[in-house]
Amino acid sequence: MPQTAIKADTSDTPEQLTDGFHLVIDALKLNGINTIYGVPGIPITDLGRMAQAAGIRVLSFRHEQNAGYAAAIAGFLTKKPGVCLTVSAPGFLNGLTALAHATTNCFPMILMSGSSEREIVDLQQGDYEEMDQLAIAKPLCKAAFRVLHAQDIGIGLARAIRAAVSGRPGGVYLDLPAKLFGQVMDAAAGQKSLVKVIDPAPAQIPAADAVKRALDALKSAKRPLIILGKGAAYAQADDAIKSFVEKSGVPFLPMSMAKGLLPDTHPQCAGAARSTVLKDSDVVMLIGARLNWLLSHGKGKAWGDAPKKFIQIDIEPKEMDSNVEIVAPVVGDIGSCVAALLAAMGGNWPAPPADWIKTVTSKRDENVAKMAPRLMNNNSPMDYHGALGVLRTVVKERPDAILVNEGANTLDLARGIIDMYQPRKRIDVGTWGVMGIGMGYAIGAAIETGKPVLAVEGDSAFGFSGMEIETICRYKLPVCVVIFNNDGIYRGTDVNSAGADPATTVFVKGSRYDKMIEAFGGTGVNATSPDELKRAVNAAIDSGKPTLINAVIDPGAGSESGRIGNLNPQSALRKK
Ligand SMILES: Cc1ncc(C[n+]2csc(CCOP(=O)(O)OP(=O)(O)O)c2C)c(N)n1
Ligand SMILES: [Mg+2]
Repeated sequence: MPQTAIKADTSDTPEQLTDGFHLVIDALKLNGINTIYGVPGIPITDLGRMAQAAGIRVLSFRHEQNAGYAAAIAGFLTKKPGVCLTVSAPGFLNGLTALAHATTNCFPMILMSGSSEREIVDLQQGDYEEMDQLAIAKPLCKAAFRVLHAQDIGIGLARAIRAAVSGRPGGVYLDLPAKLFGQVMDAAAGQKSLVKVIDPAPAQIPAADAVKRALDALKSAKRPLIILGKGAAYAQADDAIKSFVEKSGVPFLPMSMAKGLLPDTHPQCAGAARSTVLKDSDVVMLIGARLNWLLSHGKGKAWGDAPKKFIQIDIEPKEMDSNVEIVAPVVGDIGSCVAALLAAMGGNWPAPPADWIKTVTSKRDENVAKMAPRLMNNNSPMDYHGALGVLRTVVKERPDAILVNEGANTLDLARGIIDMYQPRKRIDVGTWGVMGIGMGYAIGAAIETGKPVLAVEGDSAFGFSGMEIETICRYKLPVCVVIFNNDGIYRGTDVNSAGADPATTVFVKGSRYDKMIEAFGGTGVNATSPDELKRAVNAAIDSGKPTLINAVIDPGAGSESGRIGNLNPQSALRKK
């Protein structure tokens, strides 16, 4: 139903009118966008109210950054742009980090922000929350648009949706000046001005010769490897990807958010033999994974001395040769590319050389066996392995739960230890290794999927979005937050030898984060052993009630920067 209003009647025939508020809402609904994540205030408070009244789910957060992260992950999980709604200048800036994050991670998202009066902003006359938001957003997102007239709202939103989801997805900024909302126009004309976007992310079919070149390269390999990235998870081409990997017989390595596309326990999974496969493989096929820092740029020590050939499947042609030569670029959307590869493989694809499979499998089994006893300890205070050992079992028993994960040691160790069994169930810090996605992701995932969410959070990581536990309680979301509380960043044991202030990486010792959620009516638990932790997490997920578990971790257990300490610059002058 279009949202219309009847103007106070001065003539005999009342004119049906609509306005900017209603057109924005109608345009969203017309395009199947039924959820908005945001923070209210001038000039968008009424927009949120009216959207809620019109049946859109409007989730009000405590900080725009978290609303933005919720929208970003909604985009990843659904392939529809997640929408974040913010107020002018400061609210917009708070949301902007998430928009840049969405762009970097290739998640479709639209940041819709109210803004102040153009005439005053452009003359820099000091308007309320004055800022040239469009100019500031532009370099940080995939596209940025401003709508000045009510009759352009339909086109403006259509452009934003297309820009967000077509090609390589990303973040889009849509600037909505305050004056726009109150602009009135004829309701029928308004309705006609709306655009339902047809085929917003058209299939991009790869060229047949590119597909053949890729398969020839893969077939020629003595030690082939497939790397699955989060682009492959985003594509929702799960069956095709599984069939392709299985038909090829090639060992696969899932990047963090691609875990579960095929189960981590799959016989071809090389996750536990990562360093071996990177070093010793001779042909590497990347599917929706980029050769950025997370893969050591495809060169250097991690990749060993053996010559490598890279095959890359990606929707973005500019991705090819970004770090090293790509001998077989396949450009297209992942679903179409994998379908084409499968079709062109034929019925008798040769299995990879048996000695390579044996090398990978025995390395993997050896590493898994080495880890196993460490995961079974019941130490108190806990170490990471004891705590993660029980969470690994919880996820195994509840494979459809969504795992949110951030921190340093808490992230790196959980990624390695917790096996995933289904696609798009692990969501984490992504390309930037950013702290702060935790509660936004948890809320977005709970809303979009209706599944239980388990958020495994470093105590520092949690602090970036911790206030949103009120939001989780307010909306009664099935979220269980487990805080790995080691009293600080990386470790809780640093000492400042030069003065009375605490060291820069430590927090209040023995903090009880579980008490925080009790302030909002949620369940708080202090867990000091793996047994207690397991009981508490199972009870939380069974209850479906907001729960925060303070998992007491040995403050000395972590290491500097987790697994990426090598990225820290070193001072030659520093006194030891
Ligand atoms: C936005 C942002 N700010 C700062 C950092 C730097 N940083 C990386 S990990 C981390 C916190 C690590 O501590 P914690 O979450 O407690 O995990 P732990 O290693 O202690 O398990 C910080 C602050 C970052 N990655 N992102
Ligand atoms: Mg910590």
